Amino acid sequence: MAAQASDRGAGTLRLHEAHRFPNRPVRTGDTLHWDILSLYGGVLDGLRAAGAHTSGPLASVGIDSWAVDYGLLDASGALLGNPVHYRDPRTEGEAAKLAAVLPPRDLYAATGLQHLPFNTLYQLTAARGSAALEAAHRLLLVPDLIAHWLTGVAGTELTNASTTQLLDPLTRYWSRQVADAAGIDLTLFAPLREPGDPAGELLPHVLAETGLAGPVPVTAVGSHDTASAVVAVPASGEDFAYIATGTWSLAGLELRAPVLTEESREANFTNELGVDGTVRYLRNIMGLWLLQECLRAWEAQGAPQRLDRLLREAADVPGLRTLVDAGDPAFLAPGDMPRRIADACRRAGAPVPVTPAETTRCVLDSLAHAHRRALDDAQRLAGRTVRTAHVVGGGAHNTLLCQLTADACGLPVVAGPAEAAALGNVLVQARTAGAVRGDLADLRALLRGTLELRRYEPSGDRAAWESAARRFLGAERHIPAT
Ligand code: LFR
Repeated sequence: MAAQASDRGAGTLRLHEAHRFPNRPVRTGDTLHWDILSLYGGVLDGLRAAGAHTSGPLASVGIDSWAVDYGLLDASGALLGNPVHYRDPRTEGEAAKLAAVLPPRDLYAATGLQHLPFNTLYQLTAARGSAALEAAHRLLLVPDLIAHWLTGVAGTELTNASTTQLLDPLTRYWSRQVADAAGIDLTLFAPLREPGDPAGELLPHVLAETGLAGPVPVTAVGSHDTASAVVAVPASGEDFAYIATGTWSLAGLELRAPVLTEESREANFTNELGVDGTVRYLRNIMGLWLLQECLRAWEAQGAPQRLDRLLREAADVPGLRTLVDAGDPAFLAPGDMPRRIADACRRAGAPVPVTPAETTRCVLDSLAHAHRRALDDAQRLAGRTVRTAHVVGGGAHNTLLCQLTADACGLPVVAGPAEAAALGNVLVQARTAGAVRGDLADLRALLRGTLELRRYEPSGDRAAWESAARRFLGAERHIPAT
């Protein structure tokens, strides 16, 4: 997305969506890829549209995307194949292999990262010996790759680097111990840069192609979309939790220092790095991916559903009839999600949802329950008390999910902004450009003064959530067997 911010002295901010483009993964052979050139083309179209919308020259450009995935470049700078999608199964079994040389507790102590089968670390051990990795001179995470094509400058932005499972959250630098154990050459990575750092200028051919007048600076932002989304959590004070909802739900706390205890590892909490020296202490939950994949399956089966109607019908389905574990890696890959949800219910001896509305209700109840589990665990493990849960990202529009989350968590939920990643991205750029000033609290105050937020009060019986979870999920395991 291309966006524009303006600080009008009185402290207002306007976000204008100049362009939006689809992101369609492509499978060739047995590998699932990102269509990176199509994404880059979408970025160029976005720049062109942003230029057409602005009277003067663009003050800055910033790039964020999902985490962990990367492109490899050869010595001439040519891209060595399309980046592989983190949902590709190539990393299966990699964690177990690495555990034989680097025990999981040492890996956690060194990186503070939750176990996710697709972390860059495992993608790189899976790729060992491949022609592309052998020929690689440079590894650039997806937003850094786009920024490199725009500017010619290669860098590794810190918040996204922290999702590789190769970075030490205490030193905020690479972990040689982990890289050596995994046989990964750290010189593949370009120099680290912090959100807010200058990251070059648009190249002349980019200016020509987009019709922009130069110079246009590029600014490093929280290039991990979740890092940018957390910047735009419109909280005041420190006693808040956030749930960044979209394809994933990322539920947790903003901390000043990582929690690297064994208990934290067993609860599979991650210490990703945030903007301004913060730590994003959170757990990954499958998120609205579960519903997106159901919609895709129903359409493929010739029974397309309209989301707004489906959500209205789901609100009328009796709640908590059945739950699935929204952290289960069995839901990671694409493909027939309604069947996989039904199978999970059957395995748990729970009533199997039949209609799309029942399946949708099962998904939303399960997400709300997983949000509650994550926020309860995060508070216990970090020794913090939360009084408000902020739901940001696309799920902020989902009134049923927001209400169920308030009910399950027993906390007021403040929903919005839905475009949190874009806003957090723009605010960090705006600060570097001198258009806004201050720390995260100031940026959030600016947001609160600008956004329309919706508040959901908890209702219902909190104990009912606990008893449904005991009935259907038993003891959830947060770290899958490696
Ligand atoms: C959300 C996100 C998550 C990350 C997942 C995979 O878009 O960036 O934070 O765990 O995608 O990269």
